[in-house]
Amino acid sequence: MIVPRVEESAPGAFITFEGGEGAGKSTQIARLAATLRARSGRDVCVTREPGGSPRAEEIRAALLGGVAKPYGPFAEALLFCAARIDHLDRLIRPALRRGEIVLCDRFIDSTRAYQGAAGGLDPAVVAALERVVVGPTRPDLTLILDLAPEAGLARAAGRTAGTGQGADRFEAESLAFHTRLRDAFLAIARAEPQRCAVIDAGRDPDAVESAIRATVASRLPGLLPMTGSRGDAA
Ligand code: T5A
Repeated sequence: MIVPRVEESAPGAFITFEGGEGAGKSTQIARLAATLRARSGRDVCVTREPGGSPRAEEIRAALLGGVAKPYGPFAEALLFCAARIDHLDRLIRPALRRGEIVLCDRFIDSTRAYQGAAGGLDPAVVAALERVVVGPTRPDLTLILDLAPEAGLARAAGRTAGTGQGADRFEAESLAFHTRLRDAFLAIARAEPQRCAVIDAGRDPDAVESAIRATVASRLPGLLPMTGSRGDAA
């Protein structure tokens, strides 16, 4: 039997950002965190997956370096899960219990999309891993930043241009892989409309930020009061 490790009624709020490569998640998490810090009166914890705790960051380095790739998507999924267990126990669940707003760059939907839909791992295996690793600690809101994969990969490449860094383990996958990813994230949003919202990430950063604020204000009004004539948060 699985014992829940965080109370269903934990007073914090858990928001995850998902999407393909270079969709703008880091950019928008930083902006939303600043807004929430200024306007919600709550502490805001910004974190990411894989990573977010010292041990999980070690696993991140191995995963993005491609160390687990030869072992296939199941082994990679297990490593993402190992990182997630530590991240949940050390950072996410304690922050939620303290009443903080947790903003996480990628979470369960990335495993579903990357190792599952695009990588070929059986969805039943992905669901079983989710059940034992995540248990009841589900996001209150998931913002899926949707962008054509060609545009996202170009943005990601532009960010590392001139740094001597090449594409990482997943950026280096084929365009067909990235197209399957986009379709997978959109399918997740269709399957769980109460938890997920799709944000058009092809616009300029200010327009994307505005859409995210409006979504947070309407889905989680306790965090960001809704004001303004266009339904946007002030
Ligand atoms: N993964 C992860 C799995 O396979 N399974 C899992 O279970 C999990 C949790 C993580 C990798 O691990 C995989 C998925 C990933 O491949 P990562 O380095 O964290 O690796 O990669 P990403 O999450 O994809 O993050 P990126 O940093 O590549 O992209 P972001 O955060 O979406 O984008 P951001 O904000 O850094 O922006 C990229 C560039 O675009 C510009 C920015 O200035 C930046 O230069 N930009 C814009 N340009 C134009 N218009 C906009 N609106 C822009 N917004 C940002």
